[in-house]
Amino acid sequence: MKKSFFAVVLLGLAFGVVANVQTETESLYKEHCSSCHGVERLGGMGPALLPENLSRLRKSKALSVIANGRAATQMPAFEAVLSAEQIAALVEHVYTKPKHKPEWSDQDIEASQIVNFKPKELPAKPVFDADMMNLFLVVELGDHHVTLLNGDTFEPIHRFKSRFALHGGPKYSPDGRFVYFASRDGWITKYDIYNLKVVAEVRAGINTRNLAVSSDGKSVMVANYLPNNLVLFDAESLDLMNVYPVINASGQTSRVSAVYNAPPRNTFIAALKDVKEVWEIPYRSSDTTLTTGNRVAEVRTIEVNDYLDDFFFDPDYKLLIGASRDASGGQVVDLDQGKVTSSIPLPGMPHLGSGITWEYQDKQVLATPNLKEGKVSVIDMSNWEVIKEIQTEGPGFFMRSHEKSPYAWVDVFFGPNKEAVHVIDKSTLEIVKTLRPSPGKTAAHVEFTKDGSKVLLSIWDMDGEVIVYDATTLKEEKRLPMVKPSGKYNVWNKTQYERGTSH
Ligand code: DHE
Repeated sequence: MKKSFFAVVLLGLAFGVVANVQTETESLYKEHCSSCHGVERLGGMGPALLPENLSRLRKSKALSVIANGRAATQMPAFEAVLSAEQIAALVEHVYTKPKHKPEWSDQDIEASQIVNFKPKELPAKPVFDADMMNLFLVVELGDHHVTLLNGDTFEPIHRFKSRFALHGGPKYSPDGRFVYFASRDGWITKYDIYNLKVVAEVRAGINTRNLAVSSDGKSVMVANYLPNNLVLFDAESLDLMNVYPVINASGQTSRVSAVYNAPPRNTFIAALKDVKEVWEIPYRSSDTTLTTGNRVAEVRTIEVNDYLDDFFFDPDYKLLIGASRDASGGQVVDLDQGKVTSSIPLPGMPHLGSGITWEYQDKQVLATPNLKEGKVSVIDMSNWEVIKEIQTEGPGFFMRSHEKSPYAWVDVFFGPNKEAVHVIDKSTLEIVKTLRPSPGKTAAHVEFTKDGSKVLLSIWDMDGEVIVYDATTLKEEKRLPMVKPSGKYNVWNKTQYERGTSH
């Protein structure tokens, strides 16, 4: 009797200790991690921290990420703030299954839909006067707003509140009237530029990557990390059209790295993060009813040699050039042949998503910044040999040019020289100028005007600016105050799939 009484007390104490450690770790998580990764670990500015999302990250590596930060992300180092035991406890915490399985069903998607205006309810005539093809949208990350900018006068036309933490490029309808935004927490917003109004919104997932709009302007495909799926919407109403669970033949599910529209192919192409496959999905008309049966039947899968965290396409959309963040090289996937046909020697962490192409000495070249090393790799696309590695003052994130510009611009996003932006002569592959427009503040991401005559650069600061340069003389012309402006998106360059910009 006595023995069993003590056993119960000991067990109770042990549970108490475990519960205490758990509560301590939960408070640590709340204090240091939740503002970026979400209170429930479902993601926010940072990715979701759940066992299924961490399948490619060993626990030893997770320890080092928390201690030392993570290259190419906003993840800071916690070594000076947390003890080794606290870091280890946090690692265990994020690899523990959550109390409630995160789910976002078809019904959740449909219930989230907000329709402010029915299709065709708003007039098809702009309520302001400007060249509608030379407008810019500037995403202001600092206070979650978007500014619509006149691309001739550089006067702001309108500023409106966005969803929390927009990420990736907003995508325009082919005529440039509507734009679709995706937020990291899954909200898709359709905005009518002519009428300066939000038309409709829908929450596609819990943790979203990006979206793509079909060339016929009829559908929008959304790539998610959580749930592991692709979600298709009718572009007019944001009505749900289909959900494609991302799963391979062996039953392994995967996050989607990103999805893009491939105009000449009339398909959407997605690369996967946890399964070595590329998915190609043909456009689908909105009158096809949603089926709950085998939804992946219409997907063409292409096996690849490695995961694809980062990728882009050649101008004809015949080739996909991609790389895994941990690999020592990239791979070239021939989309017609449906297989990997070449490899590219690209050490470090090439940021192929920011890759651009141009003609150099009668050759087509691709140039990509590197998220780990201060260099831009220039590659001959006929034989995939590296022609030149241009040394920069630190790892870069975004690279840009324009068909009509002799220059390509690349930022120095990370490290002590983050205030610098390099201008590269596309015909000599030499840096011709390094700009330092706001000492001490990150200068990053440029976008050209429709005719390529001006360049807009962001100063990523709460007290930030968009700076306008003459694209030929490289002289500064104007500064527009903005709240941590990140990406800028020109209607013409985006809708025409201009080679020097992201798609
Ligand atoms: Fe991005 C685009 C992935 C971190 C700002 N980023 C993209 C795209 C992908 C991507 C796949 C292309 C989507 C599109 O346009 O359709 N980004 C990733 C990452 O995997 C990474 C490294 C880690 C993560 O947190 O997800 C990452 N990105 C960041 C940032 O930390 C940045 C600098 C600040 C932020 O907003 O979170 C950032 N990413 C951007 C921007 C674009 C982008 C501004 C659009 C660029 C463009 O001109 O099209």
